[in-house]
Amino acid sequence: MSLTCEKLVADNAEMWRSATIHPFLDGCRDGTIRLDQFHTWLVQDYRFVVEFTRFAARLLADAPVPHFDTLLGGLQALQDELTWFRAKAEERDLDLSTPPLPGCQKYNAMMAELHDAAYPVKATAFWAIERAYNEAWGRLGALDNAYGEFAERWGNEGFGEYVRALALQADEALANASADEVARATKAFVTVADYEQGFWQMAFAAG
Ligand code: MP5
Repeated sequence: MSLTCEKLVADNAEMWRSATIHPFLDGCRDGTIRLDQFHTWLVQDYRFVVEFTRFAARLLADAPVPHFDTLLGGLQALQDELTWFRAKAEERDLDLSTPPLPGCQKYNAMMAELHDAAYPVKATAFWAIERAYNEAWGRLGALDNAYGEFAERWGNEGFGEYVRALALQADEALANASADEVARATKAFVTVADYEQGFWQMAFAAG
């Protein structure tokens, strides 16, 4: 049987928990996160999403035509998201040109390194990155505080459907992948899990 996205999550369950459950997120749910921590996350995540958008474009460039609809929808959502980040930063008087911190820098570098990877590897990494946020924010549920808007953005049902569509596309690509590509896709998944945990920690440790 070929590797699937669900198997990656199941085989790396402990790492995946650390990637999607973190005191930063608990602090958003409970309203105890400090503004400097939250603002660090906000600015750094904008810097991440800029590079993720380049990665999305590379993925689209290599995708089979039947995968275009889902990926083009994702790119459209990224346009909206980048605009939304700029609005959030303006509301909070944050400088989005703040340089990326090491936890963001290495994640961005990893995505850039994947630009030339085979499609199954890119499709797996792209799905994992979206799944991480869907699960992390989605677990918080509806929040009646300043962070509700953030939890809703990535935790909503429509985003969950998008993530499931990405998983189907990655599974299909993995079913036709070489053993070397499957190994690289597995490594990319584990790195995403590691760097997601590191990203929360980077924001949580701010100040
Ligand atoms: C995402 C993100 C989800 N914004 N930041 C990190 C560190 N990981 C995943 O990507 P998107 O484009 O916001 O859905």
